Amino acid sequence: MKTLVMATNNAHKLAEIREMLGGEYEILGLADVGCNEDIPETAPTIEGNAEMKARYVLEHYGLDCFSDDTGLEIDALGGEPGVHSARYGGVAHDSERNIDKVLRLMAEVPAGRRTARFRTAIVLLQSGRLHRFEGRVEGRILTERHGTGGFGYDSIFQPVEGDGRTFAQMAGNEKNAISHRGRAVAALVQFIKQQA
Ligand code: ITT
Repeated sequence: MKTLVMATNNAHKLAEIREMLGGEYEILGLADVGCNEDIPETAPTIEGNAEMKARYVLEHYGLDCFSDDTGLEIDALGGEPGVHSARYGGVAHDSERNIDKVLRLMAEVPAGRRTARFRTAIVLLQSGRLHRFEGRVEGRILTERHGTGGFGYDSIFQPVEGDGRTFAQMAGNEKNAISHRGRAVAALVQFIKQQA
């Protein structure tokens, strides 16, 4: 079986991709290849960060690899938090602080101007070639949290394609069907399956 590394230690992301590609590929996470370093993510765009992580794995471990990076782009904040989404509130991966900061900055923004989108970039380095994939979902930023599911900014993001619920009020499979990452991963999987 062919092997592909996903440049993450996020167990949820690994389980999701194994479910979609498990029959055809052995999917390894960073820990599985002995990578315990914090791979630098210092590019100015999510595309750049995804590429940085994938190149790091190829250079250090010599294995085909793909990597994803996601940003929440809020129009009233000039596209922020964007590439800074994980640490917008000042502490890496502290979602509550991240959300507090967004709600504070948007306190005066009227309903009609609260548009936003999640965007996921995936970079695949396979057999020496680079391939890019993207997924996005449009929505609105609410004025307070709704729901307890999901993670990150889910409780304040209401997708336009839904029925008014936030991502945090949806079941995982409902969210994945329309989400940024779900769409980007679907594009990656379709590409990989075509080659198999
Ligand atoms: P890695 O370990 O794989 O790097 P991460 O959590 O650091 O995962 P992501 O690129 O997936 O990095 O996401 C960056 C941030 O964007 C993340 O910390 C969340 O705050 C937010 N985010 C990403 N996907 C999201 C989603 O589906 N719903 C809500 N927030 C999300």
